[in-house]
Amino acid sequence: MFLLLVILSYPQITAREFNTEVMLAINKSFSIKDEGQQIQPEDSIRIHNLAFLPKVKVVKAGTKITWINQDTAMHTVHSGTPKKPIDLMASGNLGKGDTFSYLFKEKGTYQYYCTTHPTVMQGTIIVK
Ligand SMILES: [Cu+2]
Repeated sequence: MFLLLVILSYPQITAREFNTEVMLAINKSFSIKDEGQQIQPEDSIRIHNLAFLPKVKVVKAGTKITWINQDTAMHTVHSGTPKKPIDLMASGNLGKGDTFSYLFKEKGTYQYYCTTHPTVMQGTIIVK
């Protein structure tokens, strides 16, 4: 469709100019796609056998992480530590197959735990 518009709009265009226009358009579309991926790449953490896998995860700022509960037991994802909860992430109860996502916009170390199994289920997200 784009090619047709170029041809119809610029009948006097030379072959070389035409190729340049097309290459610019192609490059532009690729760079937009790449920017989108950098702004919000996605990553996942499995909740399995009373553990967050991986327990420690390092990501770039702007990454959206999704937790997936693969246990039959209910779990939660809550920010902070059992002794010092933080009101940042609070998934509520996640049943088997349920997911919870959070977009990490700023650099830092984010500890979290499961409120149902606080002593055994703890994890850390390191955002660089
Ligand atoms: Cu749990």
